[in-house]
Amino acid sequence: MLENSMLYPKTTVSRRSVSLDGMWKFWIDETGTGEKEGFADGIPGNDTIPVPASFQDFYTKKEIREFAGDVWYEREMFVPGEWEGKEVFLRFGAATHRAEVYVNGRKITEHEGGFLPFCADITGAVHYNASNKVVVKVNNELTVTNIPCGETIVLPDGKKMNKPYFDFFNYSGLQRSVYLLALPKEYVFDFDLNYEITGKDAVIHFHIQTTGEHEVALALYDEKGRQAASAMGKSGIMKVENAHLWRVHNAYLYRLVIYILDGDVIIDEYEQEIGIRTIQVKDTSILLNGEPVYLKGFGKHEDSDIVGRGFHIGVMKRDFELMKWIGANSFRTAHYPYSEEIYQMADREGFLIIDEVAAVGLFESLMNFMEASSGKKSAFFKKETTPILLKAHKKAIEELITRDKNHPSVIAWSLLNEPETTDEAAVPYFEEIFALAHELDSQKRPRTFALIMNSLPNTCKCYQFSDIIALNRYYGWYVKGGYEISEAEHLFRQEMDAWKALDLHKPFIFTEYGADTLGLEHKLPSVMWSQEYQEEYLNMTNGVFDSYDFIKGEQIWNFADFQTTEGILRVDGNKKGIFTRQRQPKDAAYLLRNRWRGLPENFKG
Ligand code: EVA
Repeated sequence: MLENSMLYPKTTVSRRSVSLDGMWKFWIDETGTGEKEGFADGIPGNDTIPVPASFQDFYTKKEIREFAGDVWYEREMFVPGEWEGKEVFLRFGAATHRAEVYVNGRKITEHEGGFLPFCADITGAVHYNASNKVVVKVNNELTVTNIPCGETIVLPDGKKMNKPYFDFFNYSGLQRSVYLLALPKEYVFDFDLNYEITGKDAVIHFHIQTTGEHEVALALYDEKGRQAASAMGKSGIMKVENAHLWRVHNAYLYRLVIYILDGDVIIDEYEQEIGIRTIQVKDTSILLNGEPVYLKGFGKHEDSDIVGRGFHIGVMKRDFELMKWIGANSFRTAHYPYSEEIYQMADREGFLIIDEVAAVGLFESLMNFMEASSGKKSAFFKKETTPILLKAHKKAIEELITRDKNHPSVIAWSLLNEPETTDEAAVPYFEEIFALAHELDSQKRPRTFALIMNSLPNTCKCYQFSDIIALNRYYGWYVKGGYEISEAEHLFRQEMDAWKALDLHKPFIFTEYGADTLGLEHKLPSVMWSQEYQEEYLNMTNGVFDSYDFIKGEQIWNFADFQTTEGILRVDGNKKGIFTRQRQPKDAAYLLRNRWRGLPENFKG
């Protein structure tokens, strides 16, 4: 069990949540001596920076953008006197990749992992009816003992530099919202829901965890605010007659209210929007509410101009509008858990999410997708440090599932992206993480991982763990691109025939395929990087997808162009976007719109 509750901040009868977003004091610790110099009591300088945001793209200095090490944030917060006797927490949506939190000079907590929330219990450290100083040290160094994997090197001039084993810029800092919370002593800590649909009705199985022994009551309200069901107790069932199901693009949300009661007195009240739906894999089908669904959509990133990986409410809105416009019904949170607000929006808009933990770069190479295409193998899981990585990975899975399990939009867990799977050493590692996800999720959602190019039917030792086989394939880009595209198609079909021959009775989806395309480049005849080639490439891949009945989804790489480490393979970032980084369509967007709007939701059902 996790140390602190992961529930999203709410203000209710019994709870208070105050946003600490805004400008914070900021200091880059170039010498790494902040601790010794007493920064916990206050940081030097008078620079300020927005929270939430990545720190990298505000400044004009390359040394700041590329900085690897500690950065420090500070702000004052007022804690109201009437909160005395309550439990007081600081809640960080994320701190990338690790953080230490100090309040009034005292170290309260630390957290490892840059894409999931954590709380600091500051009850005993705050002054009431007074101002309090919060200082946070955030470190962004990459290692092979935490996810995402990479290394931190030291250049001849003594500066540290991050070397990611993954293809997105190592944005970091306080990239998500920070809240100050006051909770009653006895509060709702966590809850699990599971659904059963029986004809027109539904049964909700619930299990509520609180920090005390008082009685628990639940009430469920429909969209008109009418009570649809109620129950007493920490565990049990609630019957919903004539249930409105949560469906793709037609998301019906109920409001669940959980109370802790002392007679008539409400000790705590927590509420959340929920959706009644089931998700299941059967033979080669993905079933939502018992009906087949074909996934159309994207691998995405949290990435935009100026704020980098920082959560931006406007960018989120634009992205959902574009996804609706193009006829998508799903996306994968490549390559890390996204901001919680994005899942809330997907719940509301009826999008299906494959929720990915930040286990990317478990393949020792700076350009793994390239090297895997050329057949490179590495025994990543044979490292001496693998047990430490496994521990961090398992903790991240626990945090992910605890955070996201009650979103109707979340239909599957992606436990790794493109790990090394050709060596036997991967097998026990996979066994543990797949078992853990199964154990933690009361809905037993399907689990998957994205297979890299060299994880093939005859080389991959781990695909059997997946409930949905998810392929990242670049035939026609990294393999036989341009005029050789007919050869690419041949190899692609050869691979799919080999999978077919295995007769796995599992659904296959593509979690990546795509071609880098410069948004302004037109070429007749086509060449690679032109808009014409992106369309040619899509016509080829779509033809392959439509030739196999067991292929049950296509999520193109990527929704939008995004920032990466600089290098000879990337032109100011990865250009495989169907939209530009500024969220305008490339030509291929119209091709996909045509296709996706024409495919029924139950295509190949
Ligand atoms: C690419 N290929 O080469 C993508 C990467 C992605 O951006 C991959 O999973 O295989 C990776 O992160 O464009």
